[in-house]
Amino acid sequence: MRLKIAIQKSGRLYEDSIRLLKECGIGIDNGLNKLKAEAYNFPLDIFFLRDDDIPQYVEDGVADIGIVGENVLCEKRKQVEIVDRLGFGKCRLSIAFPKGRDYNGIQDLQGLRIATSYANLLSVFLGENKIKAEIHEISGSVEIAPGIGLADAICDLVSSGSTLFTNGLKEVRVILRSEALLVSAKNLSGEQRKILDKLLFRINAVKKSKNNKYVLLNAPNEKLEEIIQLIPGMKSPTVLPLAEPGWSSVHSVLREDDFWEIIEQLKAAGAQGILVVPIEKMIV
Ligand code: PRT
Ligand code: ZN
Repeated sequence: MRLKIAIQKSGRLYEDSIRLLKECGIGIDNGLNKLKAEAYNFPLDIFFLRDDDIPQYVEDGVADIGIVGENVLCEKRKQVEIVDRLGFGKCRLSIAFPKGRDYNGIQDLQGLRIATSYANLLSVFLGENKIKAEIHEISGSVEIAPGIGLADAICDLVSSGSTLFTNGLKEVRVILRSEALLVSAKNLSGEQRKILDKLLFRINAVKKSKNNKYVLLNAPNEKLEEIIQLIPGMKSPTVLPLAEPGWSSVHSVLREDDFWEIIEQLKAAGAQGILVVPIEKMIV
């Protein structure tokens, strides 16, 4: 039994999807035929597809699982299960106005022509907010619509904001925050579920390792207690005596989010020679 995963063939999610599989120790022989590849050390077959098609393929069970942007999944409204949030491909679906047009609140959308590739998501948002506006569905280059007189505003994906900026637009309202999701078909067999669980175990180890750093530092023994309180580690920190009397080496794990804050406190508490090392896998 093998599991079939659908990932984007090329585009913004391709690299990160492939990297995630590699970091999970899944080796892929990806020759020139980029339609399908087989992992040689894990029961997984990889299908390379357009992102827009992935929800449908997973719903139909042609693929068992898939990696797809939340934006696409929500827009397509397919019956699949969200198994995990992958933390890459982050962006937001936002409404943007031409720079010179005032926006004081959602009522300013009343009666506008809004161009988008996300007609379903936009229409739900407008409905929920009791706004009547005209949705112009277009499939690409949405950001040029106001400039050519096709629309008064747009609703499109934004990440850095530079596309909006270079087209004389400004983001006025976020309607969805999105990241890449791991989705699965609804009725996986027991055996398929087992393979998925194995994959999820590895994905979690990779995700945890990215959110944590390994810290090594030297501490005067009289400050050890204070320093250990700052870096509790997975169980408790490792403390080893240094060759120099009165000093110890402390090893521990730090959450990326707390990182700078805690490093400052460690220094203030007397820690020296602080090394911070990335963790490759983390299994707790
Ligand atoms: O060929 P295929 O249909 O598979 O790919 P695609 O061209 O439809 O999608 P692609 O590769 O552009 O994006 C795939 C997924 O990446 C999207 O569905 C999102 O989930 C995610 N993602 C993350 C983004 C962006 N960031 C993003 N910035 N998708 C698109 N953009 C575009 C946006 O549409 C706009 O044109 O980038 C531009 C804005 O970027 P900034 O940085 O200038 O704000
Ligand atoms: Zn697409």
